[in-house]
Amino acid sequence: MNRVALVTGLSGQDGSYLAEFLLERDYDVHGLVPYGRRELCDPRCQLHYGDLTDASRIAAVFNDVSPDEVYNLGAQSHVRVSFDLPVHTADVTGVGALRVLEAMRQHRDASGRSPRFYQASSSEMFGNAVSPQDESTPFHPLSPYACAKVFAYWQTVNYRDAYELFASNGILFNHESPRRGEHFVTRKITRAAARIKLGLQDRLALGNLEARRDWGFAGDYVEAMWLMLQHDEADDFVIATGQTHSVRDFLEEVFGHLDLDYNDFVEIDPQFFRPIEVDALRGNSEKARRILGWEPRVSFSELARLMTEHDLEEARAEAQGLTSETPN
Ligand code: G4F
Repeated sequence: MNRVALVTGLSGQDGSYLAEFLLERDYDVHGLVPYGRRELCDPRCQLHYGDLTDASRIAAVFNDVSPDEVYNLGAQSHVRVSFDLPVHTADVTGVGALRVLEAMRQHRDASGRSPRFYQASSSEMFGNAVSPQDESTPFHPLSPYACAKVFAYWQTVNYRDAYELFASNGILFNHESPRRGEHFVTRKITRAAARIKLGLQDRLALGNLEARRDWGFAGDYVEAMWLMLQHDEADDFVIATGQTHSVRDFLEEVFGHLDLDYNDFVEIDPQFFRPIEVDALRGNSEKARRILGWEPRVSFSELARLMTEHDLEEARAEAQGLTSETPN
């Protein structure tokens, strides 16, 4: 019989890559998806409308699906937006994870087993801790989003310790792809650069160009999620490339690939700064390499190139009138 996975946040970047990864391994994939959000959902998945604020709906979906593995990827995941929507972010991103854990605790299959649980924890939890950050680095969250993620992280550990559930945290550093939302900085840059190249846009407004992030490819990172749930024991793992680059480096890489100078197009707009910033993230995923055998495959330059090439295709379609995009 096929294994059954339930993925919250199936319609997001990570959910879509994870769904493909699981479908290739003959899983039946179910998604908990807010009503109307099916853009990135693979048609082979079975969708269940609902969201992380609704405990009774989550319990009902558990009963319908009886999953073997649960991946909690759903969240209000934009850090700057979390300063505008702190309570909503705490409810969805923090308490939402607890609602899923509680459904897990109460759900048993015919042989009395609970599903295995993956929590999408975040490198934002480290704040400005000295890098490289690993599993032993203390958390110091610097946004409502990061505070909510720390809450969800510790609930996951607590459910593992208190109820002996198989519940693991993947502490993922930034991971990007052509499916990344347009309001995250990498995709905002690749879309704008491609549109500028084709004369569809002439300016790009950004915030802090000196922030440094450890950027990997989302397609590589979903494999790590799965590996965590195949391991003998539940545990917590940092997933990162070990390399750090500034937003400015990413601009240089992308505009350079298009034979453009970003200085001619980029302007700084205070609205994109945050009340407090995480200055530099760089992860050490040696534990995941050693225990799970996980390695990132796509380099920073390859990532920038593949996202730029994808957005160039989209901009060409737009220029030919096949789509109508508005710049963000
Ligand atoms: O792309 P970002 O919005 O990602 P951020 O804040 O690092 O968070 C992402 O990664 C986390 C993992 O560490 C996830 F947990 C989280 O859900 C999300 O996926 O911003 C990256 C950097 C920041 O320092 C930001 O200040 O880019 C800087 N930046 C500069 N100008 C900008 C902009 N960010 C955005 N979104 N838009 C700008 O115009």
